[in-house]
Amino acid sequence: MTYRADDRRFMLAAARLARRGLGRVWPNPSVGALVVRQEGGAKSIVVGRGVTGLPGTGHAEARALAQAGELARGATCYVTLEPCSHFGRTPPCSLALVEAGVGRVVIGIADPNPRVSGRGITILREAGIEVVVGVGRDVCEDLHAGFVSRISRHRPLVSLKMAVSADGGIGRRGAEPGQEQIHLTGAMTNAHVHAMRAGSDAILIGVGTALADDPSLTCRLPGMKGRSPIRVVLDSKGRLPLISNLVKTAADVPVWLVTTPQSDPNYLEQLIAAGVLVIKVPQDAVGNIDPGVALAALSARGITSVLVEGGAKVAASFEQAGLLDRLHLIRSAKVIGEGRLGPFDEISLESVLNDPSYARHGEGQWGSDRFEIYRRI
Ligand code: AOF
Ligand code: ZN
Repeated sequence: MTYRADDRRFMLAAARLARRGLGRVWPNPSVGALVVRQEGGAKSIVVGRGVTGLPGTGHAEARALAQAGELARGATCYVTLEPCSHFGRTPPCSLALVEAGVGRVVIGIADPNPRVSGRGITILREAGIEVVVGVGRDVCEDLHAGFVSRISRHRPLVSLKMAVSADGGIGRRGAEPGQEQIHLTGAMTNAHVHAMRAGSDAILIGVGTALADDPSLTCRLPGMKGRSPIRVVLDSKGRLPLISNLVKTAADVPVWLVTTPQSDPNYLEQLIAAGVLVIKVPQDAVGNIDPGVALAALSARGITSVLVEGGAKVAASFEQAGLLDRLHLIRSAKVIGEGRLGPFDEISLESVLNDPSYARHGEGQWGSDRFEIYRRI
């Protein structure tokens, strides 16, 4: 098994390509593949590129091989996830690579899917193809974190996005329903938030946020319309108004309401008629929705990544259950003052950030807003 100087560079290029598909191809992983020919001397040329299509429309390797055609013979295929070995919605990619006559396959990470898990690598090796595994592993683990989480933990990867004021608030107590909350972040942050939404399979809020802010939670970035994720509302008692922006747009962008048997079945029927998908889960001892139960229900429907967008009660329940994998904290220079609400309800932001189970993973500046990214370790 030999590494070549260019291996990491090509794997990172495949991963970059694949990133564009995040949020669109669930329950599948967004895989990236490149077919590269080594010409005379040290010159390498990319002859095929592929990303996983919408479910059923083709895997990354098959697309890259189709583009490469005869040029795939003797070439190297870089692929972020182990090529599949099963006849699923499409024929196995490992066989397609054998048939195309590639000489070498460089893989980012093995596929944890029990239908594959090493069998793709075995098929390639048994056909005499040189296989290298683990090139760009860090980047590919990050790229496929949602898919791996769903397969191995039966829950999606959970990221929390939260904007706090300079005095540590996320909003004002007692804001009337529909009354404009103070807008904390600038245009550059908003663009990043929309991109974050587009790269997630689902966005999740509590019904309190829906009642207070009436958000639509769609991705409205220019060029990214149609990239809105599933909008999930945790609503134990079925209070999401029929006239809310979420319900009004449910026919265009799906709304999934996670609720419990406490909801009025007649009202749920009206929400269903308005295009909402109602998911009933058992309530916990105090009548709330257990966040772990909600995540399991989303995972069962194919969701691999969730962006939690509010509010404080939902953030606190996910934090307390140890279910936040990533925190995206945006610190605005604006001040809210009296009556401000903390980001984690009763739990202080400092105690969350000082929790040794999180490590700071990145930081920077978007316009006048600072951002910090933390990851559960
Ligand atoms: C690959 N290349 O681009 C992807 C793979 O339902 P199917 O038939 O599309 O199979 C989905 C499974 O295939 C998925 O769970 C994962 O194990 C693998 N995804 N494999 O070789 C790809 N998307
Ligand atoms: Zn495949």
